[in-house]
Amino acid sequence: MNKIIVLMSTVLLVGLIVWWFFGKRKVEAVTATKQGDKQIVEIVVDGGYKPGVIELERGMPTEIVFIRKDASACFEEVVLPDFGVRTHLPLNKPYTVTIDPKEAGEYKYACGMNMFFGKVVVK
Ligand SMILES: [Cu+2]
Repeated sequence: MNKIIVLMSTVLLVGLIVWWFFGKRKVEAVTATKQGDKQIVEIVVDGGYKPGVIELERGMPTEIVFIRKDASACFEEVVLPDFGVRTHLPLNKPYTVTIDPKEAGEYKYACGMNMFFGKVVVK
């Protein structure tokens, strides 16, 4: 009897862990909108970066418009190391970061303290 209880709680625990790591991490990707010879995408900064993943076309100049609604000091800065960007984000005022994604790949970016993350996927 005890064995069954242990087994059942183990299964439940494993299920919970799997859900926590894989269920919650499902972030939707948003593709940048093409406008002439550039592409534009908006990221709302509010308790995190939304959307968490943006998809860009390789070789096309990109404007990432950060709209910071979160006043916490954490989001004062955004860092895109692969694109040489470290900049302050004004509060409640769209701020455009221009990058030129030349190579396909996945690039992480973060808040100034490296606590919150977002991802740029170049295809
Ligand atoms: Cu932070």
